[in-house]
Amino acid sequence: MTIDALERLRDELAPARLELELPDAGEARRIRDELVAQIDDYLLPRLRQLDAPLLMVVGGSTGAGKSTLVNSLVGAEVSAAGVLRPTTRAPVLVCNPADLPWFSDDRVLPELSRTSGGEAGKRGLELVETAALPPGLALLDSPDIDSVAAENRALASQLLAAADVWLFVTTAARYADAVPWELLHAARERGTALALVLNRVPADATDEVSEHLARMLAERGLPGTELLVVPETRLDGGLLPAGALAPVRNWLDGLAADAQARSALIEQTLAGALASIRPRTETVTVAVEGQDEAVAALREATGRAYDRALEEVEEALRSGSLLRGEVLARWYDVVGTGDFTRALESRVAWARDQLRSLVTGKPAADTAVKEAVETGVEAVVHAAADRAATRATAAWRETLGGRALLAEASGLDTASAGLKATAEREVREWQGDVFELVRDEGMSKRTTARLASLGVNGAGLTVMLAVFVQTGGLTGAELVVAGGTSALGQKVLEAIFGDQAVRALAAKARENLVERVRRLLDAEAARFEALLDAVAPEPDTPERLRAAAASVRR
Ligand SMILES: Nc1nc2c(ncn2[C@@H]2O[C@H](COP(=O)(O)OP(=O)(O)OP(=O)(O)O)[C@@H](O)[C@H]2O)c(=O)[nH]1
Ligand SMILES: [Mg+2]
Repeated sequence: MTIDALERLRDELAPARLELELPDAGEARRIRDELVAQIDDYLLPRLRQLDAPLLMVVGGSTGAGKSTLVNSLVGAEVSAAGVLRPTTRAPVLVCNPADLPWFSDDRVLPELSRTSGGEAGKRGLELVETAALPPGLALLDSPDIDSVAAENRALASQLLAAADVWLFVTTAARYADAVPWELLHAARERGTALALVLNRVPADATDEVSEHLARMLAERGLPGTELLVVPETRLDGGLLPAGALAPVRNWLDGLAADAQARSALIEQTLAGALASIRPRTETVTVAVEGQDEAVAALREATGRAYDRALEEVEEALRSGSLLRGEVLARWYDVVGTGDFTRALESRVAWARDQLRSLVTGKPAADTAVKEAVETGVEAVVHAAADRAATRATAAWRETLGGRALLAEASGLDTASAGLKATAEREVREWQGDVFELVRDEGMSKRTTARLASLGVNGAGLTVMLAVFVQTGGLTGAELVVAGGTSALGQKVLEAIFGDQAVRALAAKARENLVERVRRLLDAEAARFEALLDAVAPEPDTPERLRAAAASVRR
C-alpha cells in the first residue's frame, strides 16, 4: 500500500514542471528532486526490505576527518584520507562480509555502479567487506557536503538522503559553519535519525565546545542529538588511536549488539521521512500553483495585447482612413466610366464630365487599386501587431517570470519578421474571396443592377472599398478622408457605398477580412504562447500531487 502510493507520488513529482523563474521556484525544484531521490534511494528500498542492515552514512564538511574516522573504525585504510581537498570523490561502503549481498545489487542507490578492490569511478560505489564491523550495520564514507565540486555536493546529499542514520562529522574549529547546518536542518525536516561526531576537540575546550554545540542543536530543533566527542590527537599510521575513537566505537558497538535499537533508528527515519512527505509535497504543489497562476497571468496579458490589436485594426478599417486619396483615385479609374456612371446621370446630370476628369485612363487601374488596398491593410495590421508586441513585452517585463522568459527570447517586442509577407498574402487571398463573392452573389439582377453594371471587376473593387466605409454610407469625416473630393465625388460615393446590396456584400467581405487579421494576430501572439507552453505545468498537476501525497500512509 505505502509502496504503491510512494511509487505513484514519485511518478507525479518527477515530471512536475517548475521552470518559470519565480522566487520560490529554485527551492521548490530542490525539494521536488530531493523527494524523488529520497523515495527512490531510501523509502522504497527500505520499505521493501525492512530487515536489511542499517546504513549509516558518514557525512560532513571537507577535511572534517570522515574518511579517517571510517578507516579508524575498520582498522585499515579502506577510504583514502588526505591533505588534498576534497579527498573522497567516490563513496566507499564498508560492511561485514555477511551483509555484502544486501548492497551488491541495486536495492539501494541503484544508479551507482558497484566496484570492489579499488576506488570507484564517477557515479560508482566501492564496496569493502570487513570483519571489523559486525553484521547488521554498514558505514558509507561520502564526499564532502560543502565541496567545491558540484558533483560531490550533489552526490553527498543523495547519499545522505539514502541513510538510515546520518553520522555527521564536524570539527571543533568548524562546527558553526553554515553549510553543515543547512544539512542538519534538512535532517530535522525529514526526521532522519542523526548522530554527530565532534572531531579534533582540544583537550581544554571539550566542555565549552560540546556545550555550545549542544545548545546550537537544541536551538535549531535538534535537541538530544547523540554527540560523540573525539579529542584532537596525533594520528597513528593515519588512524585514530583507540582511546580517541572510543566514544564512536562504543556507540556503534552498542548499536550493533542491539537489533531493537537499530530497528528503532530505522523506524524513526522511516516515520520521519513518511511524515515529511506531505508538507514537502505541499511546498512543491504551492509552487506549481504559483507557476500556473503566473503562466495564466502572462497568457492573459498577451491575449489582452492582441485583442486590442484586433480592435485597432477593425477600427482602422471602419474609419475610412484606408480610403486614402490613392486608393479612391485608382477606384475612380476603374468604375468612373462604366455603366454605373451613366446610371447616375439621371440623378447627377453633370456627372459624366466631372467623372471623366477624374479618370486618368491608366491601364491596369484595378491592379493599382488592389495593390493600394493591400499596402494599406498590411500597414494597418503591421502597426497594430507592432504595438501589441510592445504592449505584451511591457506587461511581461513587469513580472519576474515574464522577464526571465523574455531574457531567453529575442525580437518579441516588435511584429514578427514574417508578418509583412503573410499579411500581404492574406489580403491578396481576401481580395480573391471578394471577387468570388461578388461573382456568386453580386452579379444577379436580384441584388442590384447598379452594382452589376460595374462588371465583376468594378463591383469587386467597389465592395472591397465599401468595407472601409461606415455602414449607411460615408460620414462627413470619411468624405474628408476620402480626399478632397468634389461635390460630385461625394454624391457618387454616397450613392454607391450606401447601396443596400453593396452594404450587404461589404459586411460579408469585412467579416472575411477580420477573420484573416485575427489569424495573423493569433500567429503573432503564438510566439508568446510557445514560450509559456514550454514552461507551463501539465493541467491538474496540483490536484494530482495532493491526491498522491495524501495516499502515502504507513
Ligand atoms: N591530527 C589529526 N589529523 C586528522 C584527524 N582526522 C583527520 N585528520 C587529517 O585531516 C585530513 C583530512 O582528513 P580526511 O579523513 O581525508 O577528511 P574527509 O572528511 O574524509 O575529507 P573529504 O574526503 O575531502 O571530505 C587528513 O590529512 C587527515 O590525516 C585527527 O583526528 N587528528
Ligand atoms: Mg574523505
